[in-house]
This record gives sequence, C-alpha cells and structure tokens, in this order.
Amino acid sequence: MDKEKNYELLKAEALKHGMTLFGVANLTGVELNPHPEIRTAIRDLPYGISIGYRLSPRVLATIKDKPTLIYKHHYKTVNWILDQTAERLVTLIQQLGGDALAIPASQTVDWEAQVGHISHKQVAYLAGHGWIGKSGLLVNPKFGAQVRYATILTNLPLKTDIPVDGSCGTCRKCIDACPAGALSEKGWDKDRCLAQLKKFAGIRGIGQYICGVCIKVCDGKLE
Ligand code: B12
Ligand code: SF4
Ligand code: SF4
Repeated sequence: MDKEKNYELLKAEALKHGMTLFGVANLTGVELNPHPEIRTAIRDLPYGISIGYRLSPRVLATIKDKPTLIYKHHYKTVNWILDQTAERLVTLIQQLGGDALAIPASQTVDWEAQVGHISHKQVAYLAGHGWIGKSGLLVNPKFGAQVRYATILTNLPLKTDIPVDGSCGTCRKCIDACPAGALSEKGWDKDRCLAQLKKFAGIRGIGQYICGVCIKVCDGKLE
C-alpha cells in the first residue's frame, strides 16, 4: 500500500471540491470519546482525515455583535459543502479498497451535553491544522478561526501529519469582542456562550445556535 500516493489522491479530490485545508491524523492510541451511536462503526478506522473550508471574509464582515442572515445561510451552505466533500472522499476511499465513515460537519447528537459524534477540533488539531485558542476554537496559522471542519475516519493506509506548534500569544481580540462575556484568559465558558446563542436563535430568520463574533475577529493576524 502506498500511503503517500493515497494521501495525494484524497487531497487532490478534496481541493478539487473547494476545500481549503486537508490533513491526516494518526488516531492510534488517541481517546476520541465517540458518541455511543458510532462506537462500533468506527472500530478499526485508525486514520482521521480532517478537511477544512475557509469562511468568506465578505460574509463575516457583515457581523458586528450578532449573527446576520447572510452568515446563517453561509454557515448552512458550508456545512453542506463539507458533508458533500466528505462523502465524495468516502467513495474514493472505497474505490481504493478501503473503508470509511464521514462524520457530519455540524450535527448535535446529545442535546443535554451539547456534543457531536466526535470532536472535529480534536482531529483537526492532530492533523496539523492549528491550535486550540483562547476562544476554544481551532485557530489556523493562516486563516485563524475562520475555517469550518469535517472528519472522515478510515482504514485506508495514509501518510499522517503532525500538530503545529502555535499559540495565541498576547492576542485577546475574541475576549474583547464576545457579546456574552463568555471568553477570558482562562478560556471559554460554554454555559454563557450557549445562553447567548439561544437568544440569537430567537432572532427572526436565524433559528440556529450561531453567533460568529469570535470567528469574525480571529482572522489569523495575532494582535
Ligand atoms: C455542539 C456544538 C456546539 C455547542 C457547544 C458544545 C461543546 N461542548 O463544545 C454550542 C452550540 C455552544 C457551539 C457553539 C459554537 N460553535 Co460549535 N459545534 C458543536 C459540535 C456540533 C459538537 C462539539 C462537541 O462535540 N463538543 C464536545 C467537546 C468534548 O469537544 P470540543 O469542544 O470539540 O473540543 C474540545 C476538546 O476536544 C479539547 N481538545 C481538542 N483538541 C485538543 C487538543 C489539545 C492539545 C487539548 C489540550 C485539548 C483538545 O479541547 C477542545 C476545546 O474545548 C461541533 C462539531 C463537531 N462534531 O465537532 C461544532 C463546532 C465545534 N462548532 C463550531 C463553531 C464555529 C461554533 C460557533 C462559533 C457558532 C457559530 N458557528 O457561529 C460557537 C463557538 C463557541 C466557541 N467559542 O467555541 C466549529 C468550530 C470550528 C473551529 N474553527 O474551531 C465546529 C467544529 C463545527 C465545524 N464543523 O466546524 N457549538
Ligand atoms: S482572536 Fe486571538 S486570542 Fe482569540 S482565539 Fe483568535 S488568536 Fe487566540
Ligand atoms: S460564539 Fe459568540 S457568545 Fe459564544 S464565545 Fe463566541 S463570541 Fe462569545
């Protein structure tokens, strides 16, 4: 099996469909804490492909202190592109003789705990896409937090990437911008953030737990 060749074939397919970032995490020995629904389905899939799609700076520019309708549409469209691309990669992996499962870009499966099937940020970190910033988001060295992610778990032998060595340094743009006071040097207060997102979901036409403020300010330029 040619790990390098498989990697390049999948990367080319991801980029062809508009992805900004492609990387592979070696998940051997990693505690993924998957939701029970997929625990059996992902056994023996030791590689985590992390794809990332950069959010539109023009759309993000419309956000001041709350989500806008165009951001809501963009959010949904980007999730759709990520999910479509993930499924295309599953097809290609099967054609190459492997097996794979695409994890939805943005599906909450436990509403009490507010968790998805697995953490895309964890896989994206291990695949070398960035570090966990003061906002709790994955911060890419070039695009900041302005990237959404999806994951494909597979057993197709692949070359793997390594985490990047980065940090927020003295930057605190997200802390200063958060409308809920949910961010501090100590990190992200999930309950405060969630309460704010519930309020935003009540805005006519939004109807989703979205905000976008800490993403809009985290543009890859550390200040
Ligand atoms: C449910 C959910 C929420 C819940 C919060 C739930 C929670 N407990 O995290 C609510 C509704 C509050 C929420 C809010 C937002 N969300 Co949300 N959300 C999700 C979802 C669907 C599941 C998250 C989950 O399972 N969390 C469980 C915990 C255990 O995992 P985690 O928070 O992902 O990761 C933590 C640990 O794994 C650990 N960790 C991971 N890697 C590493 C590495 C090291 C070295 C260390 C030490 C720790 C560590 O630290 C992480 C951060 O605390 C994911 C999609 C997915 N399946 O990942 C999107 C996701 C996390 N959301 C995302 C976004 C963008 C948002 C919002 C900005 C809303 C918006 N779109 O406008 C806000 C951001 C708030 C913030 N500052 O983080 C993006 C993040 C992209 C990025 N660049 O980081 C994701 C990945 C969706 C996507 N497809 O891109 N979200
Ligand atoms: S805005 Fe600055 S402090 Fe906040 S996560 Fe991004 S780089 Fe880190
Ligand atoms: S999503 Fe909004 S409320 Fe939540 S931490 Fe980011 S800026 Fe604050």
